[in-house]
Amino acid sequence: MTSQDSDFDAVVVGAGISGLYAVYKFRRRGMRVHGFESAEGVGGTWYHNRYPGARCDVESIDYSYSFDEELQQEWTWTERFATQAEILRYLDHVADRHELRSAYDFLTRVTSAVYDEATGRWTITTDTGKTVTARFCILATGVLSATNKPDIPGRDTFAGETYHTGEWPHEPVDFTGKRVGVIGTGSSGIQAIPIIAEEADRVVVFQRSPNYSIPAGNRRLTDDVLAQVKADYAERRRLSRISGGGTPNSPHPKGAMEVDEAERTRIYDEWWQRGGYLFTKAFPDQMVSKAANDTAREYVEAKIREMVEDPAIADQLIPTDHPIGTKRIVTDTGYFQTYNRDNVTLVNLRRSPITEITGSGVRTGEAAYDLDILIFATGFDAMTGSLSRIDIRGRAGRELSAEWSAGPRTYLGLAVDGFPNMFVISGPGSPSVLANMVLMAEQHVDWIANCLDHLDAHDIATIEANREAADEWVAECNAKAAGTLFPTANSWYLGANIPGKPRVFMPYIGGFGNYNTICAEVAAAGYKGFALDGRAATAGS
Ligand code: NA7
Repeated sequence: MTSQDSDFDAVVVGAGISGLYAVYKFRRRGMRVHGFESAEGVGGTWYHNRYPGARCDVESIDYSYSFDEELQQEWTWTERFATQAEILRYLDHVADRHELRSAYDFLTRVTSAVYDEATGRWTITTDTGKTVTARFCILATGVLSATNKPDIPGRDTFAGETYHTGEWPHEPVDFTGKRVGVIGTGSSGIQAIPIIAEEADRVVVFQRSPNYSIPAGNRRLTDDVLAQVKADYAERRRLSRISGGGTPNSPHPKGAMEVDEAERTRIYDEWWQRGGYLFTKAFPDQMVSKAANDTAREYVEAKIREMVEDPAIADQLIPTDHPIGTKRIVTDTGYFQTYNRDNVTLVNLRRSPITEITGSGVRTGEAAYDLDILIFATGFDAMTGSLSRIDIRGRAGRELSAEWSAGPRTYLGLAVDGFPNMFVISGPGSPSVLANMVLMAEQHVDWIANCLDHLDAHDIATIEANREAADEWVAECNAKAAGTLFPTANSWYLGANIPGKPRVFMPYIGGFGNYNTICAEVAAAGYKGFALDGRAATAGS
């Protein structure tokens, strides 16, 4: 190996949506880029989450790259909400189209990234023994990629097949004639359960917390619809970039409590028809006013009662522990109706928790359930999990996981003080998981690329967030969250699903459009809040 092969301008960790775009963009800047990806192929989240029914809850026409106009015009999404398989096909296509695979070592997990102050370079080490150095370290490691497999007594003793939805095998799992247990009723469980129920002999759903879920209203996209979207794509993307969530959807101009009941119901009917988690956005006050939220909650609860035949089961499927939308509303296909089937049993873990997993199944305080297949739909160590699993060290050997022991601290969700020339894509402190992840990734990568242009133009070697700027940003993120109902739920946004994880509301909740404006202002002010070559930035530096 020559030194050219082991020293790069940038290392990109991850070949998901953001890593692929980072490689594309940096190469276009003439940079020598190397990527590492633990999986065998590209796709990130969409590579791993192959469970039955896996779909994106953002419309396919929005959940796609905007940087390549020809791609945008040529690619044909077949459904309003794309399946995992279709999204993976798309990302494979993008990787081929722009020859991105050649930048990567696949089946290679980054184990550490260490900054050397003397040389100003990062040393990246992997589980295959390969070590490279680079001026910039780009962490595109994903926000929902470190799986959470709860430490239930006897977890590894089950003699049947076990799967985690986020690490699903490539070969389809055959459920025919099988007794299947599913632990978890978040997006993954709720998407998978109806499909498994059609095939399996029996499905036992172990539900700890019920979730709000709204039918997707999925449909095939006709040629006419696609032609219209494509003719208007530029405007659609413009509206998305100034919107709260990165899609061209904006709420009713008035609050839920400012309109009369008939108007309110009419608007909820309209958003119910649109389908899915978008329902959170019907009225602008829905996520800040408990009274407004209650109107949305009551509307959805009535719908759940219409869909579930047994009122006693409906009662158990209706959340009582959080305002609607404070945990991401699930976008489903036939979920609640699944409980009308004879072969589906709901086990309410609030009444009787799981006491152990045994060789033959799952035992609660009340009963034992014999199973052939056990599925963990138990989610992820979100936003920070994929970073904390890498040994990341900045100036003076400072460890990122120690720096974040009380919760993640970033400036703009992009940079961390003490970690020069390191950028996180869609990190904690950015709107990422509350926005359209594709446009989010493009925004971050474009911002970084512009920043690197600035460094080059001014002969600056390093950029690093200031401690005060990070402190202020963390305070701003907390203040924004505190002004909403979001922190009242035990959600993964807060790290509440992982025992021992600090409770900090991790995403920036001030809106994607506002966030874009803030990032642009920071850049326009000469990278305000950053130190350039160790000096605080001054406008025009
Ligand atoms: P989620 O949304 O984190 O859901 C995980 C589910 O697993 C949830 O119902 C949890 O119940 C349940 N869970 C977790 N640990 C346990 C234990 N120990 N016992 C019983 N049940 C448990 O993950 P998903 O994969 O469904 O979705 C993640 C995101 O992907 C989603 O929000 C979309 O943005 C896409 P809990 O609610 O914690 O009581």
